Amino acid sequence: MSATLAALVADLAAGRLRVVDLTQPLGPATPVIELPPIFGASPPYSEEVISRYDAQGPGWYWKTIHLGEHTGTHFDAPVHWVTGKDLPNNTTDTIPVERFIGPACVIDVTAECVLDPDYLLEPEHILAWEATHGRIPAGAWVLLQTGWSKRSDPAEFFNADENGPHTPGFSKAASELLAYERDILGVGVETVGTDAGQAGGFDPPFPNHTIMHGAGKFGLASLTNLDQLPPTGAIVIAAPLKIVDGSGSPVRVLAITE
Ligand code: 23J
Ligand code: MN
Repeated sequence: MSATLAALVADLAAGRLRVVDLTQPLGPATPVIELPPIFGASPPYSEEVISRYDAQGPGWYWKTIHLGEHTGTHFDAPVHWVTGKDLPNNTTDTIPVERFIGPACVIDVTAECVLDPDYLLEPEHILAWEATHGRIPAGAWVLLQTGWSKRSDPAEFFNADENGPHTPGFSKAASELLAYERDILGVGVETVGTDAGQAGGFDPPFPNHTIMHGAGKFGLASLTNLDQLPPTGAIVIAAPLKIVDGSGSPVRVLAITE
C-alpha cells in the first residue's frame, strides 16, 4: 500500500483524523427550494414501502423514493445551468471522479449573517480571508459557513417575506474571483441553494449558478456541520449519484479533518 494510504488508514483508526458528515437527513421533512410560481417546482421527497418483513417480502425491507435531483444536501453539475449546457463532461455521469475530492477552504461569515440575512460574500472578504489563511488553491471546495444549517424550523431556514427569501450568498464579483482567478472545484453552502435568497432579482439572475456552472464548476447546497471544520486543512469528498444526463444529485458529503 502507498505510504499515504497506509498513514490515512492508521490516522483514521487512531482518531488522529476524523470523518465529519456535512450532510443533512434526507426524508419527507427535507426543505426543498421554492421558486416563483411561473417556474416549475421540484417536488418534496416522498417514499413508499415495498415490503417490511411482511407478505410483500417476508425477509426483507426496502422502499421506493421519489425526489428531485436538487433535494436536500445535493450536488449541482455544470449542465444544471444554461451557461454550462455545452461544456464537456458537464453531467453527473461524465464528470471525472477526481473532481469530487478536494481541499476545503471554509469562510466563516456566521456573525455577519446574524446581522444581515441578505449578506453577500464580496471579493474583499475573500482577499481578507486569504491574508490570514493563505491563497485558495486551485481545485479547492470553498465552503461558505453562515450558520444557516442551525435553522431547523423551515420558516427560519427559508426566511421569506413578501419580497421572497432572505438568505446569504455570493456577489457576482465573488463568484467570478473564485471561478476565474482561483479555479476552484466549486462552492458549498448551508442554505437551500448556492445563490442568495434574493438572487433571482440580481443582474444576472442567480449570478453564482450563472458563473460557476458556466465555468464548469460545481455547487453543494444544504450542507451542515461546517463549524466542525478548520478554515483550511480538511478534505471534502462529494460524489453525486451517477445519474445518466443528471443535472445534480443528492449526495453524502464527507470531510476528513484533523
Ligand atoms: C433552479 C433555479 C434556481 C435555483 C436553483 C435551481 C437551485 O438553487 C438549485 O438547487 O440548484 S437557486
Ligand atoms: Mn441545486
